[in-house]
Order: sequence, then structure tokens, then C-alpha cells
Amino acid sequence: MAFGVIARYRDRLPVSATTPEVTLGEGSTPLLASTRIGPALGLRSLFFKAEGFNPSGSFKDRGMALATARAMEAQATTLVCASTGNTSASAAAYAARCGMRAVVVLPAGRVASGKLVQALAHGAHVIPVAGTFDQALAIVRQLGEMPGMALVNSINPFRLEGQKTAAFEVIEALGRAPDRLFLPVGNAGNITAYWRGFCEWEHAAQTGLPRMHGAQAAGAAPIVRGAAISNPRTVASAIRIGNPASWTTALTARDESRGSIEAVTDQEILAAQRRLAREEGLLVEPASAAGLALLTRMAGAGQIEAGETIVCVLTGQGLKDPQSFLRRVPKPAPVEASLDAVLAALDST
Ligand code: AN7
Repeated sequence: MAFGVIARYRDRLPVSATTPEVTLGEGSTPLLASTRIGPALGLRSLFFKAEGFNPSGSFKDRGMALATARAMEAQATTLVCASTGNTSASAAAYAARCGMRAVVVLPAGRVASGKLVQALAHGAHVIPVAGTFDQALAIVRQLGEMPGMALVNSINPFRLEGQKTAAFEVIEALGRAPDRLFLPVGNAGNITAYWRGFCEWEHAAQTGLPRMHGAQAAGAAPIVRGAAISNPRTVASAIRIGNPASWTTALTARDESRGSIEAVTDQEILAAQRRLAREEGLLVEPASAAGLALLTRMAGAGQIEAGETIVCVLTGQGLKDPQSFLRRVPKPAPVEASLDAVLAALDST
């Protein structure tokens, strides 16, 4: 059976007979029916697209497979990117897989520890800069012009082409497009890619179109405010972005779909993250819970019909950012190794 996004969707992607079939087994992630949150919100058909199941633990792998394949085909030797963490983890993995070099430029001290470990473990050249993600992106835009270099941020058109396959999978799982799709928005590539995927499939097979709902963190919500932010702040480090590269196409997705892009507070994000872990068994990083945070608010305000089919995209794995938990949940203290001590500890929790 074909696996990986290039093999599965070859006829819908910009590949030729000579494009190498680069894969780490990305895509084919589960669309899980909500067992507890949906009913609690009064929604009968809520689903989670669990993108943390991708090989490097985030949706970035879909686009990275294709971007890496096309970079190899163009005889590039080095993948280069700026990143809040997940793009660098993914680029590092695919570069290692293909015998290429990865150069990742990161906002110093602002990348979750698991993601940094991934980039280092895969042998990427990690260069932290004293600045924001947006500043790092400005630098790699220039680096990417140099000989042998392939820029693999979502400015690279093959990234979004690969990422649109997630929309294809959602349609295949449901038999049609959902009524609404919720997802976090950072650099705004993913909302652009999903909308493209839904539109392409609708055009070919009349599968319908969802309303697209993007969530930005309140301290990093340039699209909601209508102005770039020089010093974005949020606990959701993955979407700590002040000047999104795909800003215009995100507005198109919002407006053409009659959707919305709204800000959610860190408190709402962390509450949604906690609920996913405790009520659904799904551990995601804070940014990945932003879509559910927005859905929770809209459902509470009576803006969603009970029978609508809703998909929330959970973009990345929770183990990437252990600090975001450990700051809030104290580690339990050890007790004596006896049944009595364990029972006493159980009583006191
Ligand atoms: C878990 O890795 O921008 O709106 O440099 O890691 O397409 O940017 C990550 C973004 C959502 C936002 N959820 O997606 C990077 C980076 C997670 C993410 C987003 C990111 P875009």
C-alpha cells in the first residue's frame, strides 16, 4: 500500500516522474471522534484531526516531504528555515533522511525544549538569534537565495502544496467537507493550505466547503488587530509570530469561507489543552489547542448548531513542550516503597 503524502496524492501534487518519493510516513493521521468534549459542548459531531501522529510530531511533515523532494530534484544540498520549533524539527528529520544538511535559525530561548532536541539530534546546524521568529525569517529569506540552499519555510510553495493533503484526508474520512474547521494560526500557512485543499476537492467532486475558523493567541494576533506586532507574547510558542508570511491568503480563506480569525487568551488555550489531555487522552502542545479554545467560546455563545460537523485540527504533539505542563503541575514527591505509603499517598491526592 502506498504511504506518505507524495505516493498517496501524486496526481494532485506538483511532482514529476523524476521527483524522488521522499517520506518518513507522514500523513494518514487519524480523525478521531470526540468522546467527551463534544457532548459537553452540546455538539454531536466533533472530530479531532490528530496531526501530532506525524513522524516528527507535527503537521509540518506533510509539506516538508514535498519541499525536500523538490529541493533534492533541484540539486540543493541544504535545507534552511527559520522556526518557532516545529518546522526546524521537521526540516532536520527530512534532511537527515535524505543526506542533506539542515540550517535552522531560531529565536533564542523561545523554542520548546523537545523541538530543540529534535533539531540537534538529527544533526541540524542550529543557530539561535537574539530576536523574534519574524527577524529570523527575514534572515533566512536571504540565506535561501544562496547557491545550494533551499528555503523550506511555508513561503516555499511546495510546503503548502504538501500540507493541503490534510484537507483531502478530512474529506475522505467524512465523505464530504465538514461544516466548520478550527485551527491555530501563526505564520498562516496551514489555514491557507487547508482552504486550498478543500477548494480543489470541491471543484473536482462537489464535496462542499467548510467555514474556516482560525485562532491566534491574544498577545500574538496581528491578523485580528490588522497590524504587525514587533514583540509577540504568548505561552503558545509555536504561534508566537507577529508578521505572518501568508497573511493575505489567510484573509482570503476567512472571507471566502465566511469564517473568522479570532484571538484567544493564553488562559483559554491552556484550559483547552488540559481538557484534551484529561477528557480525550490527547496530549498536544499549547498552540495546538488554540482552535478548540475558539470553538469552546463560540459554542458557549450559541454560535454553533448541535448537528454541525466540526473538525478541530490538533497541529502538534504535547511532549514537544514539557515545560508548559511542569510550570503548572507540580511533580509528585516520592514516597516510601511500601503498599501502605502508596495507599496513604493515594488518599491524600
Ligand atoms: C504546533 O515551526 O511557524 O499558521 O516555525 O508549530 O501554518 O504557521 C509553526 C507553526 C500551529 C501555526 N501549530 O501554523 C514553525 C511554525 C503548531 C505550529 C502552527 C505552528 P501556521
